[in-house]
Amino acid sequence: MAAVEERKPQVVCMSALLTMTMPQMRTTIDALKNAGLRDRVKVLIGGAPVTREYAQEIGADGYSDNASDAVGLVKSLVPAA
Ligand code: B12
Repeated sequence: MAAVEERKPQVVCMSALLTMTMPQMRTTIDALKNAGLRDRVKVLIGGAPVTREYAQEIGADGYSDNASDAVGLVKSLVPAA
């Protein structure tokens, strides 16, 4: 939350390699909401165990299973500079 406040990013990306660490993505999105920061950033998630359905379930803005599609996704979500 401190980094979002300080650096004011347009996008926050999270990656999980294990099902065990996936729940932290939900925790982070909830923390953004509680800090009043959720509307300031787009949240993208990915990683081997992560699915599009999980992204929808936890309220992420986007999901991709590869890096190049992720770039296109960011371009579609963030206004051009
Ligand atoms: C390499 C590897 C390891 C290495 C990791 C080395 C390292 N320092 O990173 C080592 C040998 C240490 C390891 C250990 C373990 N591993 Co391992 N490992 C893998 C393996 C073979 C490849 C992972 C990888 O690096 N892929 C390459 C990267 C680039 O791919 P990626 O993360 O999926 O990312 C791509 C996409 O998912 C997407 N993406 C990723 N993140 C994001 C984020 C955003 C925002 C977006 C848009 C897209 C996106 O884009 C990327 C590029 O295309 C996978 C199997 C697999 N094929 O996935 C198992 C795997 C992840 N491991 C697994 C397991 C169980 C473990 C261990 C728990 C084993 C153990 N009992 O000790 C430990 C845990 C270690 C730990 N603390 O995390 C399981 C996880 C199962 C699960 N569902 O949780 C897997 C899936 C293997 C399996 N089928 O059982 N592992």
